[in-house]
Amino acid sequence: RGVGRLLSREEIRKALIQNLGSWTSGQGLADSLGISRAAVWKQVQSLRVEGYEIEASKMGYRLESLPDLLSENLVKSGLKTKFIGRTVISHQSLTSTNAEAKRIAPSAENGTVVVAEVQTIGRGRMERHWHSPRGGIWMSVILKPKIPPSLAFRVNIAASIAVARALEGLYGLEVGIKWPNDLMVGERKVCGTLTEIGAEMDSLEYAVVGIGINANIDPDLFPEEWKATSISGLLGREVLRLELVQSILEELERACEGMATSFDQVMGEWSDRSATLGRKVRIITRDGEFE
Ligand code: BT5
Repeated sequence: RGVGRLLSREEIRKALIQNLGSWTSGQGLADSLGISRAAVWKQVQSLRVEGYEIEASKMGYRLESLPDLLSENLVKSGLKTKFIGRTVISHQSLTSTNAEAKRIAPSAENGTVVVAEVQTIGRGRMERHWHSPRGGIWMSVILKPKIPPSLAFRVNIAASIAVARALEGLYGLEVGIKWPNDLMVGERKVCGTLTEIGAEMDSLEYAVVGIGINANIDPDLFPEEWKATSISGLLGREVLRLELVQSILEELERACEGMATSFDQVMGEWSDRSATLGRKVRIITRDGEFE
């Protein structure tokens, strides 16, 4: 019975999304699903709890607008990719999408996406903490390109380029890349990427590319010394995260195209966007600092 309930909720969700902005008859839903009108009502209630704004009247049910949820259905609907995002795994909360993606990576399909509304133990590089409150985009993509482990850095470069293109295309933001993995608008960081790999001696088993974007987050939440900001802080309005996620996945697939062969075009774009090439920098590593 539990499974039946979930199935009918998915059917109702699909129908309401298909008829976005217009009415769907409650009786019609009940008839086509072979359940009572009261059961339809119950499922509508649980969709509301998920965040869907659904009107009810004598004419039936009406979804006003797509909610900005990174759910499996919404991320997949209208996504123009061949393999990235064919499987989307969406959680309300995870310790870290990278940790979860790595856990499932060995048996996961190439292009699987893991997203969470919140991360409780988001990870930066070198065991640093990544602050991941509600309103951001915290996701990881499992990729299985046929490349040697020595070329795995290309995955991270492809991800940076994908996010930069998406932010420019959708919002006209000028995005610079600060080596190795910070995406900057002006002097402030809006996104960080973290790529982790599983490999044999000479072949890459998988790469998990983690992308963290401060989308709709009050920039005052970040300590000043992080030099961080958010998309909503820069634009003065909230953005539709769903649209941004889809655009990133589409750009990522494009940027991955030549991964195993000629990666020159993406590399070229990366150096054009580099905020550090040609500048004096101080590099701080585990083994010391140098300029
Ligand atoms: C990064 O680390 O920039 C990589 C961040 C990757 C996060 C994604 S989210 C999805 C996936 N799942 C994960 O668990 N991780 C990935 P790093 O360059 O080490 O920067 C970390 C430092 O940035 C911290 O030590 C803070 O100083 C600062 N910081 C923490 N949270 C931040 C945020 N939300 N925005 C900007 N800066 C932040």
